[in-house]
Amino acid sequence: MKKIFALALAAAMSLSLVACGGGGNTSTPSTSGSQPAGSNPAVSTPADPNGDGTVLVGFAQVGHESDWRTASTKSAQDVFSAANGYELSFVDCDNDPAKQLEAVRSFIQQGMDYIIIDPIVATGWDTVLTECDEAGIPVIIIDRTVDDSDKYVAWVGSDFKVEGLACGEWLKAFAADKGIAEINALVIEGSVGASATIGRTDGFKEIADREGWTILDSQSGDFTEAGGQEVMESFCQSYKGQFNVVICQNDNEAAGAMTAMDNAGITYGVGGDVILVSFDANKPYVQMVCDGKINANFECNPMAAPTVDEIIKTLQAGGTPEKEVYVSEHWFAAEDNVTSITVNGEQQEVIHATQEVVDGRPY
Ligand code: GYE
Repeated sequence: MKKIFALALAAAMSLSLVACGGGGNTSTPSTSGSQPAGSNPAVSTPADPNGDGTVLVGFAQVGHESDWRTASTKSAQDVFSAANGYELSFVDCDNDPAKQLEAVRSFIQQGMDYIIIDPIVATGWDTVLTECDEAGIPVIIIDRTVDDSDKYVAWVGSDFKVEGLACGEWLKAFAADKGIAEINALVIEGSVGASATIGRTDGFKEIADREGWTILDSQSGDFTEAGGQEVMESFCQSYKGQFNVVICQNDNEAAGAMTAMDNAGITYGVGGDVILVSFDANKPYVQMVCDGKINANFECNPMAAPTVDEIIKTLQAGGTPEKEVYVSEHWFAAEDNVTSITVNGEQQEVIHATQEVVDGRPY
């Protein structure tokens, strides 16, 4: 059974009438199973309660490509600390799938108690996960998914397709409210082969196809600011005057796209020529939503580590954790004209990004 794990934010909890650029909104925030604002929830009991040695955890992290990634790494380092009974071996795999396989194999050789993987790409995993299994080391996958093997004990992360669908449903409602009849979109995708890219691309495309929108082009910016800028520069040359929507699959790409559009004299955001949308909703970028530079931002929650800690404690106690745990996420918009959307038949709130909402964001 899928379990919604609420790591909700006080930002989403606070009712606010204070807008950044004037105007107000009284959108009702999500209230599902929230925890207090702040970084990681306190880790209550040590992972190694009997004191017979620390728990060795190897974490094969994707890389350091984005603000989201920095928050994910910090969350893991905070939770898997010596004070919490852990010894963490952290490997930054620099967005290189071969390096990531190598890191996992070195964790096996080092005799880790648990291996955590954030898979750079979704496929190519069965052999190495079988090796972990044969070595008796439980693997916990976080964030992105492994799509060609089930040899892991648990996965904690986001539903990326839902994020893409939410983006499409918001755009539909926003355009209808503004009387925008035609959508001509450019998409800056994330890294090729990453489940985050695949889900966000498929989700948005599903709505675009249903609504008869035009996706003029869709190219990878590799989840980086430099990549986003480069792709947007070429889009500006090829499609100048033809597009009215730019979808960036993460915040850093959005930063790069903004630079490229500034240089090309194209305006974006509230009152601009182009509707600019982003994913991740890191605090500085929710601020940009509040400031009207980004029209909407779809959160991806990087705080998987506290849930992984709980999973490890369950395993240590001989229990069986849930196989899939979804973190909760929120949708933020610069204006208050769309207050909710329906995604997969479920009504979801769109939070007006007021300054108070921004100030309550933990990452
Ligand atoms: O959106 C992006 C990061 O895997 C969900 O990876 C993650 C993505 C995130 O680099 O900023």
